[in-house]
Amino acid sequence: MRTSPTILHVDLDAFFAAVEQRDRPELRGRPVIVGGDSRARGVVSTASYEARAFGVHSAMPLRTAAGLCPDGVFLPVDGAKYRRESRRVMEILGRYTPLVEQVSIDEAFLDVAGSEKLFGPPAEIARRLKAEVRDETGLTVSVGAATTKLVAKVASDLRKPDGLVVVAPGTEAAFLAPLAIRRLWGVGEQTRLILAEHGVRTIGDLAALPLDVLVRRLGAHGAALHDRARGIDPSLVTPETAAKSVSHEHTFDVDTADPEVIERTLLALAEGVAARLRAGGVRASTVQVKVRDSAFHTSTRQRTLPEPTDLADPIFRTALDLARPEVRGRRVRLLGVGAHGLGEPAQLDLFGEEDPRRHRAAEAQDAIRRKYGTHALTRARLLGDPLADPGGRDPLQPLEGRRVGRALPAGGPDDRGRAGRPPGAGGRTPAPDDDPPTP
Ligand code: TTP
Ligand code: MG
Ligand code: MG
Repeated sequence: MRTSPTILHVDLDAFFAAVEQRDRPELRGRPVIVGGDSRARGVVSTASYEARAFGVHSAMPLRTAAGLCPDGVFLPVDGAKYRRESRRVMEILGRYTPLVEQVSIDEAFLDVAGSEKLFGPPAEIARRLKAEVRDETGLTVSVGAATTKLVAKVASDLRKPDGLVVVAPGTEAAFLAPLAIRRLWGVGEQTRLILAEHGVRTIGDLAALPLDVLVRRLGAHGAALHDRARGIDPSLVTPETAAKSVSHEHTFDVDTADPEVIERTLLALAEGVAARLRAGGVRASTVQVKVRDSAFHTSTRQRTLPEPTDLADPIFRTALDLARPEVRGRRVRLLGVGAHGLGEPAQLDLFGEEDPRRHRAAEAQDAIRRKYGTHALTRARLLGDPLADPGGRDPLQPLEGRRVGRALPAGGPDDRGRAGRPPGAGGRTPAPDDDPPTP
């Protein structure tokens, strides 16, 4: 048990709306609703605190929001901008400890147990990082500090916006007791209804329920709730040591429009990505392709898979599908395949659709590659052509900086277009998030 509230939960206030209000001062103090046009069929992503006063909240249909708040300013979602701001904030958090676990676009847990000598006690660290985020990004965060992730998360939400709540060690259960049960992590609507049958409204009511009653009604989940109601949570802050995404790219020595070459390259890239996912013990839920043409115009497209995977086939098929309209009629300079939305393979997957034999085969291939080098084993259709190294890792610099493979005979050795127009001139819009891949 910790003797100091060294786990911080940091969450941005009204994140998407706050970014818009920062960038357009005329919107400050006004009800801002991010999600799209008020007549559109979508839902609210978030609402500024001014709009929340009208009852508008995340996930509400935009038309309902428009009815509640007719003078609201409705704005589209600018995902690339919010991701950029998110990275800036996460970078600030990383100054205080390497133990930063980002849990969504606008929140993270920090374990500052080792940072006290350098930066002072947790409450002081929280004040400093709040000030730094405000000064450097113009955004506010709310922070909770406690001995467990569970209590820190509840605490950060309690005094929003711009809040700071420190829960002293030993006071967790008393802190939670008066709070509504919905504030407890892992209590969904179903559970809430069952608990209501036992007269549970507050977390304190839950803590007072005998363990056997909880287990009888909710099984293992009930036992966990018994602990959580007291603020007990053994989970640790686990920073993402593994990459958040894996991507492989290949630059052709000679730009190509040959569909066969493009297809084989995508397959090689997909194999490399899948091998790295398996090596990392993770699966990806989203596949992205990147296409850069001879005029240096880059486009990216991505798609979420029906279920997360670490196998080359679904990654390749999705990448090919995404790439087809992008490569049509263009001479391609670079292709990239990326896997995003990485997560641990769920235990459940063992009993799911996927054939475990395919997995064992893929793992055996990985082992052979490790033993004999990455070229020892490639699919028959890849043989004979020097393509992207399917087992290769991303270097620190983007892969396009290194020439992988050799010139493919795709229309002769012309280098037309490369030096021609500067990047971004005319034609296609550059991809918003065209960062170099990070290892
Ligand atoms: P939250 O942190 O849940 O909400 P928030 O930051 O807007 O407001 P709060 O001050 O209460 O923290 O979510 C972060 C962002 O994620 C939010 O700004 C928009 C997006 N989001 C959605 O797009 N849909 C949703 O249903 C939710 C809950 C959030
Ligand atoms: Mg938030
Ligand atoms: Mg959040």
